Parts: sequence; structure tokens; C-alpha cells
Amino acid sequence: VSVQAELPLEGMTCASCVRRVERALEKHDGVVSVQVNLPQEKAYVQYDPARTNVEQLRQAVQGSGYDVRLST
Ligand code: 9UX
Repeated sequence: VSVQAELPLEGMTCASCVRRVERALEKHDGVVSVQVNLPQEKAYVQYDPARTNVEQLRQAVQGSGYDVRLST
């Protein structure tokens, strides 16, 4: 089972940023697939909710030097 999260990113301004965020998320446990859209500043992450969650994904993004805008 996997679900999709749409993460609003901050601090990405070039294609290398996109690759960094993608790689950080791709190697994260439980992540199935990642697509980062630069103009939208969004990461679309397919993940297994039994193995990870949005907060952990957010920490993975932060570990790569970027941030996820907190939404309510
Ligand atoms: Mo591009 Mo991103 O020169 O942190 S890698 S702006």
C-alpha cells in the first residue's frame, strides 16, 4: 500500500536543488517514488504509510538543506 504526499518546498532555485531533494527522498525508507516540480516548488512523494510519514519525509528534505512549508 502506498499513498501520495504533496510537499511544498522552500529554498529550491535550480535543477541541482531538485536532484538533491529527489535523492534525499528516494533513499529514505518507505519511499516508493519521487517527483519534484521546480516551478511549482512541490515534491510529489509516493510512500508506504506503514514505513514512514510526512514528518519523516520533511526531515529528510531538511537534511538535504531545504525546507518543507508547514501546512495546516
Ligand atoms: Mo543551484 Mo540549489 O546553483 O541549493 S543547487 S541553487
